[in-house]
Order: sequence, then structure tokens, then C-alpha cells
Amino acid sequence: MTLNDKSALDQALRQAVAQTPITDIHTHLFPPAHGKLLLWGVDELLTYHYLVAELFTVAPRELTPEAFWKLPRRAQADLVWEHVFLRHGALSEAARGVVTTLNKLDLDIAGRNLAGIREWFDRQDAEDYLRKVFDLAGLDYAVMTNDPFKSDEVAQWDAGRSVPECLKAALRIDTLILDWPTAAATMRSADCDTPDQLTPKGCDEARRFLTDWAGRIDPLYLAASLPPEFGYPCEAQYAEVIDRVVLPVARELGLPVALMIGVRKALNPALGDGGDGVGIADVTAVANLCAANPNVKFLVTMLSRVNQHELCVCARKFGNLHLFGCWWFCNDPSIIEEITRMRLELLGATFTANHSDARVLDQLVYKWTHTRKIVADVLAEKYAALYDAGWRPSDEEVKRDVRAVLGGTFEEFLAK
Ligand code: RAT
Ligand code: ZN
Repeated sequence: MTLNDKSALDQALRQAVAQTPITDIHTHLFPPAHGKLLLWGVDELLTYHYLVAELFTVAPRELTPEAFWKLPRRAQADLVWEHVFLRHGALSEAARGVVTTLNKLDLDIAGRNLAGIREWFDRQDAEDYLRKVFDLAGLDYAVMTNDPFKSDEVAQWDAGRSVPECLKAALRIDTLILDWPTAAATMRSADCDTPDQLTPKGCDEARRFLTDWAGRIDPLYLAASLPPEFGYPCEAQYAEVIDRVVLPVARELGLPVALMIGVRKALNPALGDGGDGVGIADVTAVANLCAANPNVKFLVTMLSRVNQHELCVCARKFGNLHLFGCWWFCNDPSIIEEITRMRLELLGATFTANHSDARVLDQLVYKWTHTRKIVADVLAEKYAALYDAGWRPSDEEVKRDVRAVLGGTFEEFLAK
């Protein structure tokens, strides 16, 4: 059906954004059967590392990170609640996210009834709650981050625990790329004969290790987060690991390589996960990787706002490069809006607008509520301009384009 009037077009678009199932292509969720690895509930929401970092910008000087980390989770959550929410207004995106989530769950956040909210969570069952959250967020599936170099994660796979259909795997390989000796030690404990040096035999064994893991968990892609200094080609050992291990496995198994570039790890180590920072990265490294490896697909996101325009231009040059998400410090409304508009203008609907990066199951609710609103507003503006220019899209085309930026082009890219 052609949408011949502008308000029908706007309505169709907004309805499509509200109803289209989303594929969340990067999270830190785990199957409920993996026990404690799956974080959920109000105390986990309140102690999200974004909020812990915020706590230490407002907390009294007597409260040190060292003392904070020794407290039980609930006491940590109380401190965030008191200082970030009650005393300082809950104005950040991470704080608003907690409010959106609890409100969408029909809990009494307006009444600030933290005790009642905790009681409600104490009565939930992880499996049922997972289904409820996926329904509320409107997801078809989410991609996990599965690290074969982390023993607590490996133990769950060794035990053969079940994985629900709505969670797909991604094989995380930061340790392999950035810290060969530690990766080699892990591989040796998994019956690979990998020496501390990057020898031909070590590379064979590492390729075998990755291939075995891919067989076990069926990942959609290989993934790593990298520092701003990441360069390619370069003399550093990581470039050799990429050339001799990662790219051959990606080619052989037909798996894309996801690169998240620009994190300055442990800027303030006392804050744990909340202590990482951002640096401006080198987009040329991505261009060189894409140019030198036309038969490997790259999924790329960058952490610095400064890199976003150059990265969009790069994506216009390489069919083997797919841009995704507004990562971490870019996952704020003003920046999501800017990046989404920029990507649409430079790339059309051939990118993945966002990923949640959810570490706590419940965060899916707010991350996608907030992103859907922005995607709807930006697409509405673009469709209105296109209408004014004389184009008349059909309802089906609008739905196709909405799905494209919410997971459709990601799936096409995987299948390419
Ligand atoms: O966004 C985050 O929660 C970060 O801490 C990281 O998890 C980052 O997204 C990563 O995957 O390394
Ligand atoms: Zn992440």
C-alpha cells in the first residue's frame, strides 16, 4: 500500500518502529542456566558500572571505591540509590534507564518504593523473567559475549547447560589478540600445545582452539574490544595474531570479526569495569583491514564520538564493513540521534542502529525503549523530507527499512 499522505506515512513509520522485533547484536547476557553469570534485578540495575562510576563523582570523600567493593551487593545498591537518585536527581541516561525499566515493569518507582520493588524481584524466577523482559523490550534474539578465556564461563559450557533460542553466541577473543602469553596458558589447560611464543605451531594450536570453540557454541561472529592505539598493519604482536590466527579462522568458518575500538582500559582502575575511558582511534586501521581482507567481513563500532563521521565514510568504501551500535559512552540520546542521522544520510538503511550492551537482563527494557524513540524520530524526519522531495514509499517499504536498521541488515550481512 502506497502511503499517499504525509501523516499516514508518519503514523505507519512510528507504528513499524514500535512493533518491529529487534535483534540485539551485542550484550553481556547469559542463559539463565548459567546461574550467577546472568545478572538481573533491581540491585544489579543500581550497581551497573555506569552508575558506580557516577556514584564516585557525587559520593562523600569518606566513601572510597575500596570500601564500596567490600560491601554486599544490596548495600552497594543502597549507596547508589541514596547518592545518585535521591540526592543528585537521577538525571543521567544510566539513572533514567533504571526509572524507565522499573516503570515499564509496573513497579512503584514514582513512589520511590525500593523495598517493595526488591520484594517483587525476590519472587521472580530467572527463566520466566527472561521471557518477560524479551517481550517487553520486543526482541527476537540477543547476542551474548562468550569468552573461552574466562574459566567461570567455560565451566558452564563444560557442564552442557541449556541455552534458550533467544540467546545466540559470539566468541570473544580480546585475550588472544592482546595478551598471547595468558591466552597460551589457557589454551594449554585446554589440551592445546600452545607455547608462550607466537610460533607456527602456536598459531596452529590457537586456530584449532578457536575452531573447536566455534563448533561448541556456534557463534555469529568473533569479537574483540581494542584500544584507541589499535593500528593495522603494524609491528605489534597483536597484528600478527590477527593475520595468522583470527583472519584465517574467520575466513575458514565464514564468521565476521567484530571490532569495538577506542576503549582506554583502567583509566581509573579502582572503579573496576566503571574505570575505563575513551580515546580517539584510527579509522585507517579499519580501512586497511577491509582492503587487505576482502573475503573477511568486519562489524565495527567505535567509542569516540570524534571517529563516527570518518567511520561512516569508510563504510561507504567497503562492502565487507558493517557499522553497528552507539557504543557505551555514545549510548546517550543526543549522541544516538546524531550518529543515527549521520549514518542514514551517508549510508542509507545499511547499518545496525544500536546494540544494548546490556550486562543486566532488565536493561534491555530501557535501552530499547529509549533507542526506539530516537530511531522513530530520526526516521520520521528523513521520511518526511523524502516525501517532500516527491517519493511515495509503501507501508511494506517502511517496515523493511525499519527492520533493516534494527537487525535486518545485520542478518543480511551475516548471510552475505
Ligand atoms: O559497555 C560496557 O558495558 C563495557 O563495559 C564493555 O562491556 C564493552 O561493551 C565491551 O564489550 O568490552
Ligand atoms: Zn560490551
